Amino acid sequence: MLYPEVNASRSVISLDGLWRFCLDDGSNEGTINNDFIKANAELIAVPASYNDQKDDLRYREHYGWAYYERELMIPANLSDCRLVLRFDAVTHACKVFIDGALVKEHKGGFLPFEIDLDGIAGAGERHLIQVAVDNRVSHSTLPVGNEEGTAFFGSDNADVPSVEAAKVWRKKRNLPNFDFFNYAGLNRSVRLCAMPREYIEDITLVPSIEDGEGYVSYSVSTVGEGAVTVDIIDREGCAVASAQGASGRIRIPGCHFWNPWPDDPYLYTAHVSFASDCYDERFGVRTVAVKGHDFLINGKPFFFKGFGKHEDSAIHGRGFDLAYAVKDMSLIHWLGANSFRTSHYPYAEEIYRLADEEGVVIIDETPAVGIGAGDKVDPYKTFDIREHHEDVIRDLVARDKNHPSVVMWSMGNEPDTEHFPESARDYWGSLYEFTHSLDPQDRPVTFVCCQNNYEKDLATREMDVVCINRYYGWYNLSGDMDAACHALNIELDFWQEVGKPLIMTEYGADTLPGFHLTTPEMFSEEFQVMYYDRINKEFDKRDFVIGEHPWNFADFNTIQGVYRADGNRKGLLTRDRRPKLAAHYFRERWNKIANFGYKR
Ligand code: BDP
Repeated sequence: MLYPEVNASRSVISLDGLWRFCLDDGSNEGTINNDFIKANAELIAVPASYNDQKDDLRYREHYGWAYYERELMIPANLSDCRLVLRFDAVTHACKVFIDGALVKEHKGGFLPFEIDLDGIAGAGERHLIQVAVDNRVSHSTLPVGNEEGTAFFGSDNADVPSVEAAKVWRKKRNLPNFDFFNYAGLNRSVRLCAMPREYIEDITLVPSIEDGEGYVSYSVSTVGEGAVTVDIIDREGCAVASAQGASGRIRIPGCHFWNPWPDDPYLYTAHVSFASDCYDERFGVRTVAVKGHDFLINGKPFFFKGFGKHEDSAIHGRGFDLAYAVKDMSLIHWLGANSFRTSHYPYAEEIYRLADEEGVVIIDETPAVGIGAGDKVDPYKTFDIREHHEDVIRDLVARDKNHPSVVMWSMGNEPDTEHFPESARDYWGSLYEFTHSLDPQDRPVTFVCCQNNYEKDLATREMDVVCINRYYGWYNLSGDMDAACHALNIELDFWQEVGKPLIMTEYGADTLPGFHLTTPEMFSEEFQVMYYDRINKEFDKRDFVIGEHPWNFADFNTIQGVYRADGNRKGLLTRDRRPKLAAHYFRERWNKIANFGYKR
C-alpha cells in the first residue's frame, strides 16, 4: 500500500486534531447510538491512545468499544478526484461509519487500511465520520489476550478460596498475554487522500547488485488506461535512468549503494508516471542474504547493535509522535547502535521512512505476540488466529516491502514452542514459507523464541536466523552472574551446533534510574551495567552471535502488577529518553564495534 503523498497529481488533507470521543458503557456494543454519543462525548486528540489523555481510571481500564466522530467537509475542487479515507492504525478492531452507514470493518491495530469514498461521500459536501473501536484482546486477536485466567504477571492464580470466590466481583477487563500496556484508539493519523481517477495503485521495487553494478527491478500496478514511465532520480535531483512499461529492470549507472549509518544510506527516488497520476517512491540499492553464520548486507557480514523498542511515550501512549521518532533516531546514533526490532507490532510508516533516510536497520515484527496458553492447551489447534496472522503478514509485507531499512521479517514474538513442539514447527514453518513467498525482495524470515526448553523446540532452528530472548541473571538465576553466564554458555553450545547465525533479541534487567550501589545488586544502575558487561563478554567469544539487542531501548508502560512498578524498567533510557548508566556503557562499547566484519 502506498504512503499518502502530496505531489503534482495528489493531495492529502490531514484529519488529525480534536475528535469527539466517548467510551461505551457496554450497552451499544459497536453500534452507533447518536443520543449516547451526544450525551457522553468529550474532546480527545488524534493521533494518540485514549487511555492516558484523561485523568479518569475509566479511560485507563476500559474494556470494549469506544466511539470517535468528527465532521469532514470535502473541498469542492476535489470533485474530479478519486477520494480515499486512510486510517494508519486503529487499535485493535473497528467499524467505520460515514453519514450513519457502515462502510468498513477492520481487524488488527497496527497496519493501515483505506476506504474508497466513491459512491459514499462526495466533494463539496459535509459528512460525518464515526469510528467504533474495540480494544479487546483474546485468543483470536494479535496480540493475544487470555480468555480467562490471568493477565501477564497478574496474581489471580492463587489457590486461595477467598480469592477464587472474589473473582466474580472482578470487573470485565483485558487480560493481555504480553508485557506492554494495551493502549488503544486512533493511534496514528487519519487522512483524506485525493488522486486522479486513473491512478497508480502500487509500486514494487527490488534492488540488486551484480558485478558491482546497481539495478532495480520494478513493477507498477495501475487502475485505468495509460502507459507507465519510471525515472530514477539521484540525490542531487538528476534523472540517471528511466524505463517504460508496467514492469522491467533498470541499470543505475554509477550506482551508490544504501549502507547503514555511519556509512552513506544513499537513497534514490523512483518517479513513476501513469496517465495524469504520478508518485515518488524512495528506495535504496542494497542486498540482504544469510550465508552460513553471516548476515550479509551488500555482501558484507553485518553485526546487529541495537534493541527491541516500543512505540510508547507519556500521555500519547502508543500514539504516533514525530518528535519522539526523530529523537529516538538521534539517540540510536548517539548510542552507536545500527538497528532495532519493531517489537512487538509494526510501527508507524514514518519511522521506516526515517530509518531509510538515516541508515538504521529494522527487523520488522508482526503483532503476533503471546501465542501460548500453558502446557494443557495447544494454541495452534485451539486459537482462531491463523487466517488473521496470514492477513497481517500479507499487509505488513505489502506496506513495508520497498524499505531498504527493513532487512528481516519477524513473524512473531515468544510463542509456545516447548509444550507442543510439532504443532509449533508446522505453524511457524508454514508461515515461514508463506512470508518468503510474499516478499518480492525475499528477505530472511524468523520469529523470536522465548526462554524455554530449547532442546524440545523444533521451530526456532528452522528459521533463517535464530532469534532468542534470554534473561539469565534476571528472571533465571537472578542476580548471580557467574551462574547466569555458565547457563548461557551451555545454551550457546547448543545453538552453535545448530549452525545458524544467532541474534540475542532480548536480554536485560529492570533498573531504577538514580538507584546506585557500590555493590551491584538487582535494580541498581550498577547491576544493569555489570549484567550487560558480563553477558556481552560471553557473546564476544562466539562468532555465530551476530547481534546483541538489549531489552529495551527505553522504559515503557505496562499493565499494573506485582512485577511492574510504573511499567517495565529495563530501558537503557528512561521513558522520557534520559540515559541510564547502561546507555553510557553501550555507547562506549558500540562505538568501537564496526557495522561490518566484527568477529570475522
Ligand atoms: C520478554 C518479552 C517482552 C517483555 C520482557 C520482560 O518478549 O515483551 O517485556 O520479556 O519481561 O519475555 O521484560
